[in-house]
Amino acid sequence: MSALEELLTKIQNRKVLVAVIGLGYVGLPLAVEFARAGFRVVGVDTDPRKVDSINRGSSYLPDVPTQALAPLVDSGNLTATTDYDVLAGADAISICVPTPLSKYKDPDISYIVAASDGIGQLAHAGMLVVLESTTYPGTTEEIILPRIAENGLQVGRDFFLAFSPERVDPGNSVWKTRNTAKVIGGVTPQCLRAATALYGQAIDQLVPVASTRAAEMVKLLENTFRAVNIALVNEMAIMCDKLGVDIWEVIQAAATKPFGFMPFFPGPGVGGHCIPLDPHYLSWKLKTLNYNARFIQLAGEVNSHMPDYVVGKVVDALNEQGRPVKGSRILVLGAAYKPDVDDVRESPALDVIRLLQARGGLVDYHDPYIPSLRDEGVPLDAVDLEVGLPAADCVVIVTNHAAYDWGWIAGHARLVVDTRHVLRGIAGGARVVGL
Ligand code: SAJ
Repeated sequence: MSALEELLTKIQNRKVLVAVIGLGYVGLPLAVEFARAGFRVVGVDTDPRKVDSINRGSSYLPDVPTQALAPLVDSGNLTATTDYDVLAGADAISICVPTPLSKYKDPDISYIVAASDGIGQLAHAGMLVVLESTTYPGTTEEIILPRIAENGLQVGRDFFLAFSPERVDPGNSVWKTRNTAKVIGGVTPQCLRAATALYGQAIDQLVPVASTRAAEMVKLLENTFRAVNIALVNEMAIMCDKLGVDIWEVIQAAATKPFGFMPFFPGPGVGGHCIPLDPHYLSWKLKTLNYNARFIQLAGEVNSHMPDYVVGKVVDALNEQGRPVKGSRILVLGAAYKPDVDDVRESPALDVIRLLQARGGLVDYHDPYIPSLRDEGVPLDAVDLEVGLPAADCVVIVTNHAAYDWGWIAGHARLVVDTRHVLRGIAGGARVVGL
């Protein structure tokens, strides 16, 4: 029996030990789905707090309720460890580690390299490895493949290697790991067969593609599409402002077109761990091939200009009232990168705060999910809204959390720069300035 046939049989009989490396917002939900599908799953993470929490059956992610996790841990289907040596006994490994950017906006694949080195030392015949982390086309075959093949194992015969981009949208209550279509590309047809056999047991819909590079590119197209279209609508907002046209009315009217249009909305900038970063993985790779990805570069410029644009609106709004920014009390509402999450990674709110402080503004912030910004290098703790808002000379709405009572805000603020168009049509005494 070939190594592939053996693996396929073990998958069919649920005799496969699945390892998931990286137990964050991607890896933990994936580990849970494999465990729910009847596999024994071991999660591997460098953070002992995550490992301990899982082994206590307690979830640290809003997207994975403890009542969903605990039974899988109690039954022994799901365990966690910081010890990479468990990979020696794994038949399948999914790599779900971070892929940040360096401070020079170059890809930082150090986590992928570390995981690949760990796997390379423990690889054995019959093993399936699937990379899920967002990365530039070529990573799977240039970084992971040689580290496993150096053991004398042949890809597609002795071990199987694929790429399957994560499509987790934190906080999305409709689209979860199980019911979101999953793209998969293998190094060889046998690799694709092994990967789809395993993932098909835990994910409702698979989308096989011709290669790992195609699968790596699918993810980058998805997120570059968003970054470029958000930049387009941000620039449209700036142009409408100069023309004296209401961008929000224009978008709303354009969105009535039943085909060929998809609305995006202007804002104070683009945050998160995906949209501001992923496209730069692609532009970096193309630079090594002497091609300049102009849309990605321009989108990055336009989106990263938005915090300055918002601060310009604050300066003008205070100026209208004969107030300099310097010495004015300014309250930033919302620090998270998008509504109803507690994540401040790359959040434009941090830029808005820093830019206002640099102009001498006395800046406070409020966010129901984020008690302090000190870990982000901003020496501020969230203020009490009932105290901070009425005392502010200007309020800047940066993140439109659903928890906010916009009627109360409009009724108790004097001046508001509303970057999210949430106060339109809401009665209140505040003077409201939009983007
Ligand atoms: N943003 C705008 N205008 C828009 C849309 C977003 O300014 O019209 C801003 C948001 O405020 C945020 C940033 O862009 O700061 C990113 O927003 P996002 O809605 O793209 O949210 P993310 O970063 O959580 O993106 C994730 C991505 N999911 C994955 O990578 C698996 C993305 O592909 C999803 O499309 C997105 O969720 C989603 O649709 O919610």
